[in-house]
Amino acid sequence: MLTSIREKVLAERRISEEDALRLFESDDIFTLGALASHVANRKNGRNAFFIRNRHVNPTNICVNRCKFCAFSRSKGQEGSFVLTIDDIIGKLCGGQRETATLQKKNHARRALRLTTKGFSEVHIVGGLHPDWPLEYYLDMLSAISKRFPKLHIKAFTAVEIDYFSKISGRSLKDIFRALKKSGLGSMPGGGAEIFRESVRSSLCPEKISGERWLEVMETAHEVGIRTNATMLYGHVEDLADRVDHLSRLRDLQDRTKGFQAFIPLAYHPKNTEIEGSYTSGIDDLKTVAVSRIFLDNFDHIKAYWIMLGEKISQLALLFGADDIDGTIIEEKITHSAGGLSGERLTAEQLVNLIRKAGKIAVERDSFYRTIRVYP
Ligand code: V47
Ligand code: SF4
Repeated sequence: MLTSIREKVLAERRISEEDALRLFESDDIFTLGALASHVANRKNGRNAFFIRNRHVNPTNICVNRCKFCAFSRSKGQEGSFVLTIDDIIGKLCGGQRETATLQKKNHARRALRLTTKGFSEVHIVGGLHPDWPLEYYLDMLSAISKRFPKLHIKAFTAVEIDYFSKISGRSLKDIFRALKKSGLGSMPGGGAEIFRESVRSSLCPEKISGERWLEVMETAHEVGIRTNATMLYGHVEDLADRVDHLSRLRDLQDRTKGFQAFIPLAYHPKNTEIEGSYTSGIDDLKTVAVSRIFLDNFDHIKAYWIMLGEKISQLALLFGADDIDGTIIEEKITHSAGGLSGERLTAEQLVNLIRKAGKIAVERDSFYRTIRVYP
């Protein structure tokens, strides 16, 4: 049944939106997996990447309050939190209770350890705080890059960038230049959800439109900032909405080539306003596989183990994924919504997961340059 699509994929021809829909609707999971694996092998050989990283969320206070988000709170609401810049530096120093009151000498020693045995990337995303000015975010980046000059800062979704532009009255390009100057290295892919307005208006009516998300990313790429892209699936969308989402990403990537990785995010329904169940393992694997085949201009597909769980993300490496993210250390967004995985894995555990899938574990930096191969 999938013969014509198979022929296209093997001949390195682009599949259409109709083809992608057929793949999603097919029950032939093994053919799908084999095809996606073929594409992944063509792009990355047997390599599967991971990174030593750490997530930090500066605040969960958010003016948007998306209906699928169990992480956010309103200002003053029970459970809301804000981190000071010292708190963030303290987390990067290693101890959650540690603050920047540590002696300077101590910091220097820890900073050194961070660039050797610690993590190479910090991933920073948070809510849209009603009171923080753009300067707060710039100061945050400057303080981190001053303290840890070798640490890569991957920060702020397109939604946050749009908000910075609104609160400061500055253009996107201007914002990006200022963030880069303060130490921004690249951007994560969050906030994309599902682009189609009919879905977006019921999921997150306050959030920027899909078109605006794409515009922010296009501008980031224009000024030389590489980004990721995501898709939140398994809530109220249908398969055609997913294909439309993937298609808009593929179109933008044709123009800019600025996306590094695509990450399908499995919806977690607990404590949210959108009822539903966890995604199934089959749906997770299909979504990874169809993304790998359809997004022929993306180098990397990430199976985010925090949302997929260790076992499904390991299987996803045989269904087209070539990256399982990293050590993470602390994760709040998925865990607020009923995340079932742990919050951290060691590099050794990640290597083990990859090896047992028959892949070569490659520790990467934020631009997918090899740091170490685990043969
Ligand atoms: O933007 C929010 C999503 C995203 C839920 O770029 C939810 O490398 C599932 O974007 N169930 C944040 N998902 C996470 C993210 C990400 C994660 C890892 C790596 C990268 C990367 C990006 O999580 C949000 C939103 O789309 N999200 N609530 C939920 N209930
Ligand atoms: Fe705010 Fe992001 Fe949560 Fe939406 S998903 S409520 S923008 S933190």
